[in-house]
Amino acid sequence: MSVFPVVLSQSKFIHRDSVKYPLEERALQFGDGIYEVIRIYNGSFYLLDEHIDRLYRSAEAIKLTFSVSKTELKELLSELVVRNNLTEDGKIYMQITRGSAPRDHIFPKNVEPNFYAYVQALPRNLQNLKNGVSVITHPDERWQNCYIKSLNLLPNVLAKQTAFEQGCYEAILHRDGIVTECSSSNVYLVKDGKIYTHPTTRNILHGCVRMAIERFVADVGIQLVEEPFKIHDIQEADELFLSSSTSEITPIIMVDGQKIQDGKPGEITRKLQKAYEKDANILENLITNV
Ligand code: DCS
Repeated sequence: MSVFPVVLSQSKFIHRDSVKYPLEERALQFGDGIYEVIRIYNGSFYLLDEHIDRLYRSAEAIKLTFSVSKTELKELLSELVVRNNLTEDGKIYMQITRGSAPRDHIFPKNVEPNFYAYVQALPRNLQNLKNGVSVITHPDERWQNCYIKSLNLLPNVLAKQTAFEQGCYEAILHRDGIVTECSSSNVYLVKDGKIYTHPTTRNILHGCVRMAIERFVADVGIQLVEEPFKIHDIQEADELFLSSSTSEITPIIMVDGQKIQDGKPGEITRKLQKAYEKDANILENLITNV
């Protein structure tokens, strides 16, 4: 999906072709920055406050001082959507880096962070949402601070590429057999009517869609248990699903070539997908009518 023409750069609205960064930029050279991906339905943000709060938590965690306030930032992002006349489903990508400075591991002094945001159209992936996806399992080779949404994504990229090369959508990551999350989504296992997922320790990203799920599980009458599960629990699972801003709540129907139950999305996953559509004010209710 192409980037819409108006982008936000250092709090200014400019044309996407005018964005230029020097060679010595902290994110380009060190991955020294943070980011967010925010979902848009019919031109409106979904879970905006959750994303903005997490962005500032990430900034604090990497000791990055960003002088734009949360309120100002939300106004700028809303204006970005309006200026691009985005009225359909889409997403915003935004990142903040420690800035441009001569290459040195030590933080540069008196350097402004580099900040940009852009908008893209993103139709819902109805095929995946309805039919589910296949995934692989893969060792979690990341660092110990995965709660920070940092730009250092090489282990995530390599795990996802391995999944892709095997015709799969995602990689379920595990540390010594304990499932943490996926390369770019959170993962959940359903067993005997309960949903299990890794607690929000430093080893996983606390997903904004997960925060929404935590809110609406009670309405659906299901218990969410924040206990990790193991790789070898997967084949005994009743259901498995993943969540992220771009994937919403996607059923997982096959892991490492083995079907989960009958290889069809489960009932609890469907209930959560319906709750998601309601929570996000999605008008079409396409899952509801499956
Ligand atoms: N875990 C990881 C490692 C992620 O990268 C993401 C989001 C999530 C979980 C789910 O978080 P949200 O529910 O807040 O989206 N990854 C974003 C990304 O890099 N592209 O799309 C979403």
